[in-house]
Amino acid sequence: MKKALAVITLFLILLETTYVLAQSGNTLWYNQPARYFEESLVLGNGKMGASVFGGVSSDKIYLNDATLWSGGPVDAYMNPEAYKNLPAIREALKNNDYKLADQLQSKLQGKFSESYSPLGTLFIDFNHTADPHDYYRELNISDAVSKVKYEVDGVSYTREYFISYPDQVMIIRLTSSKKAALNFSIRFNSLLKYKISIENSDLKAVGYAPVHAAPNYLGDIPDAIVFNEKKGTRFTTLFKIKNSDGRIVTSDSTLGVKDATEALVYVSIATSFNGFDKDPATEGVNDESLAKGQMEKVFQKSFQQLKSSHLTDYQKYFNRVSLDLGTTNAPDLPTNERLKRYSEGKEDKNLEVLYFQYGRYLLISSSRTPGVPANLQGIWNPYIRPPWSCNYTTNINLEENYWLAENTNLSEMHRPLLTFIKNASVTGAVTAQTFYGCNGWVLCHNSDIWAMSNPVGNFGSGDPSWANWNMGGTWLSTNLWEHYIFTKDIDFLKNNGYPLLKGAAEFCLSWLVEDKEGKLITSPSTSPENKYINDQGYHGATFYGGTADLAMIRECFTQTIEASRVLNTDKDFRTKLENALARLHPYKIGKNGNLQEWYYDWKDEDPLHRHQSHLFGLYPGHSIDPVRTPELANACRKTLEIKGDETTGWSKGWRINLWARLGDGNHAYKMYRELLMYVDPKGDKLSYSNGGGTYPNLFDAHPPFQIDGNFGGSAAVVEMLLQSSENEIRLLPALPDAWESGSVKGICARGGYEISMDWSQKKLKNLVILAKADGKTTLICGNKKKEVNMKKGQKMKIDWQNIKN
Ligand code: FUC
Repeated sequence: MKKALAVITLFLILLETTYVLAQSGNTLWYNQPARYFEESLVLGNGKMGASVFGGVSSDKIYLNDATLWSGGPVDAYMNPEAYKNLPAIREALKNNDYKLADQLQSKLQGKFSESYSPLGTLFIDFNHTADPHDYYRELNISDAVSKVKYEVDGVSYTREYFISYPDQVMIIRLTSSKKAALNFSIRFNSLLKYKISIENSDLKAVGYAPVHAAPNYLGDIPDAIVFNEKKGTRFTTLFKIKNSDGRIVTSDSTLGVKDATEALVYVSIATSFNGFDKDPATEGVNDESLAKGQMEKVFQKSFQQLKSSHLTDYQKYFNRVSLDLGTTNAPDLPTNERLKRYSEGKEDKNLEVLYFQYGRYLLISSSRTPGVPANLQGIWNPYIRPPWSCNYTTNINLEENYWLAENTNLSEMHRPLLTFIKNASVTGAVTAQTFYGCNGWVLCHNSDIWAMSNPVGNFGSGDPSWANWNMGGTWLSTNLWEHYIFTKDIDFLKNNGYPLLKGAAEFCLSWLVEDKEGKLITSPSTSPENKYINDQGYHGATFYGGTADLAMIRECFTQTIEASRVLNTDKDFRTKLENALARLHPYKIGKNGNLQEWYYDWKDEDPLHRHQSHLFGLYPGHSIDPVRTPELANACRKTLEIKGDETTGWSKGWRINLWARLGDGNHAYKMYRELLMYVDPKGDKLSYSNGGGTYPNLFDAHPPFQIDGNFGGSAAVVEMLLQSSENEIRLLPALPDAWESGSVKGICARGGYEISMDWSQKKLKNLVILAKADGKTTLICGNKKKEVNMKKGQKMKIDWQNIKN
């Protein structure tokens, strides 16, 4: 007996000092309900979104639908003669009158974008009288299911939640361990206009979004939110309960269950959104019959049927990629505690994996609706005037959302953005003509579900440093080529990608003007969202020949040329682009060794500014790299050093990728760790400050929550492990020391390849390459190279250790 006690004591001591269980790489868990949105666990099927708080006496679930926005189709002709102001701006710039140029930019502005609307909140009220014990809630991202478990009065209660893509509904399964102990009632409310009714044991909410919701940064202005009963997007939300036993009870506005042991709540949502160019009130989809149709189809199905088709669908995407960075002896803590511990500098490899995979989870959950890419908060938003309208900001945020789409093997999730680009090219052709007198199509600083493309600023009140930037379409056009080069889908390139790329290039061709040396520049230009101090000491935004503009144009032209070659089309146009490309004003290195942001070597108003658009050519572009353009790459490094590492969430996400492209894995890793710095959810969500990081539910904190940092961070993990161009794949190009051994499965490379590999002591060991198309590429790792020539569908195993230098 004594001996046994001694063994047990020894075991307990050991348990205290070494952690037997490593922390999970695919589960977020907590021992208390969420108090803040940034603690809730989010679910989504790429259209419907839910943020689950998991409360005990009352559960709160924010509901969203990706297609529920304020406003309606844009009148692209809102400022039809704006372009007539261009000559005066160019003249002011020629005369070095930068102040006047800044002022005149106000004439090249239009409306603000509309806002993403919150659909409403579902409450599930319980009649527990005693305090709960053993509370647990989790989100398992390998099956996209969230669970809640607790005990009250000796009865164990469980809830399970998921949102199915194949069945287009949310399912909540509730159980009690004791027979007939389950009692709950559901209700719904919304910040929008809505009516509640009970119809055939369905709780029904029908309503509509505002016709206008002004950006929250405009503050308390008159008519910030305007509802009009005859206008705006309609929505229907239906709740239905299936009970195993007990009985269904209803009131005027609630639906519940009494004395049951198990019950399923089905939630079906639909909106009248019918495309970016259709009035959602007069030409909309019949949301009510859509929501009813969805409900009827699923109500007959059992929980197991629904769950199994949900899992098959979700895991088809999620399981394509796995990452193993080795295990850390870390205590099995709730995710918020775990994040805090990691922020103190402790190791947790599986948290690094979890954050990476969580980005993939969020993209699968938020980006599956054609023409409706993931917005600033993915699809999860409770505010009627959300931060930055929760719209599409195209000077970084929208693009960063998709950096992980191709390289983490989620190409299908890229499609909503690609179809959005097509929509934007329609309004953008009008904007190109009316604001700039140019051909092709253009998209400026912001957009929304209506594919708005004009410069914002409410016809003159926007600061030109952001309102007048007009390279959003140019930047987005590069996604088209990226999609092709990762998938080698030639039909896509021919029918969708190339025509849009061409239109973007046409705009740039007609937008470029000659500088004094006969080089091609943009004028006016701005550099998101930084300001210069010029030789006269003037702090301004408007100038000419911005490095960022030219880097984006360089990328767009290079890709359009390449696409026209692949398709063997438009030879004359290609020649024009080649000539223009050769004449672009080149990159310049400033006196501090930095890459010059401005045409002249001026000072930055804020040298630590979060934006670094002039480094576009290093990442996400391809015109700068340490091998082919070492001086420029060094200048980018210097710029990053000057800026330092302290910045917002999305900006950290971008910088990690930039450091990875510089081949500096340790710096990239340092910043990855900083991206995962715990941020307290108590802060004021609607005021923005520096110091990005991660909230308890692993949402990226700008702060406030923006999803771009999550996506940029996940993309950067791959960028550390693999970088590629059309004909080269660099393996482990920026492997941090902290990841000296590991393996990855299923990440993607340009040229149409899927790569799995493992490494130890920072040396690549085995590699499996799968070709999605016929083609050749060169695999490079350190100073070893191997050329492979593969057929579509071919898989090749390579023992890299036996490859000769
Ligand atoms: C740009 C950024 C801000 C923020 C907003 C959504 O304006 O400069 O930091 O991310 O987009």
